[in-house]
Amino acid sequence: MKEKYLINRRRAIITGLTSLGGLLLSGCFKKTLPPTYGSLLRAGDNLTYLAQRGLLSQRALAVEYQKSDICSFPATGNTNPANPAIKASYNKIYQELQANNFKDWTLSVEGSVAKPGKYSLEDLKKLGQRTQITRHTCEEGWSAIAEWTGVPLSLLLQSAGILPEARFVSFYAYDNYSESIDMPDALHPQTILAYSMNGGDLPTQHGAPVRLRVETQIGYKSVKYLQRIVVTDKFIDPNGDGAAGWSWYTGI
Ligand SMILES: Nc1nc2c(c(=O)[nH]1)N[C@H]1C(S)=C(S)[C@@H](COP(=O)(O)O)O[C@H]1N2
Ligand SMILES: [Mo]
Repeated sequence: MKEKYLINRRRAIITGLTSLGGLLLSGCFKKTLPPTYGSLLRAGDNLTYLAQRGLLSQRALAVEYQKSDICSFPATGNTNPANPAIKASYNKIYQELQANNFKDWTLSVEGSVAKPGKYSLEDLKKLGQRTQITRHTCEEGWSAIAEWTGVPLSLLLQSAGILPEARFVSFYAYDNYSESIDMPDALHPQTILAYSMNGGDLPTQHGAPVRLRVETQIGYKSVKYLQRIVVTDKFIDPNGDGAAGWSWYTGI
């Protein structure tokens, strides 16, 4: 019984690998390949991408925790784009929005959507919400658990009328930070635009008023201080070709 299970399992894995090879050879995976493979340094990226997208369920959920697991959460990277003393992240428009408690804040949705437009915090809240307690893992080697509430990105994209050719989504922040993700991650049920952390408003240092949470990726994909999202039919790495030295795809 056990042996039969093992053999079936092995066969399943081998079949999986073979069909992945087939996809690679026939080139039908091409459309979803992030075209960073010109750079040798990024070859590993593509292997991870193909392995995860080819072998794993794209709907698999990241682990969710209990309230008792919530722990202290460091703020890293830029922590207040309204502070003129921090020149690299300072943004005058953000400073004005913050001074007015983000009442005039809107998120611009652009690109491959039928109805591009601007969404206020109220507009986003009307679309629906999801709360999740998840672990954030930073590339610098720390992780922490918090509760996040926000609107699933899939609902926003649906509301904006996502076009069939849409394949990637880029996120631009007020501190000049930017990132992009592919459509399976964008439509993942735990990918949310969070306006609340641990039951309160999203604190400044964690990305007020709205940040992205991509629970299937390393922490740097979870863009804080959202300003604009752009749906694209082509691959775009808004950071340039790995300028930050981080892989484009870091599925966890
Ligand atoms: N706009 C913006 N988003 C960002 C960053 C940043 O500097 N600016 N840092 C990233 C990194 S590397 C991490 S680990 C997390 C940190 O989020 P936290 O400050 O809430 O811990 O945000 C990510 N998103
Ligand atoms: Mo990070």
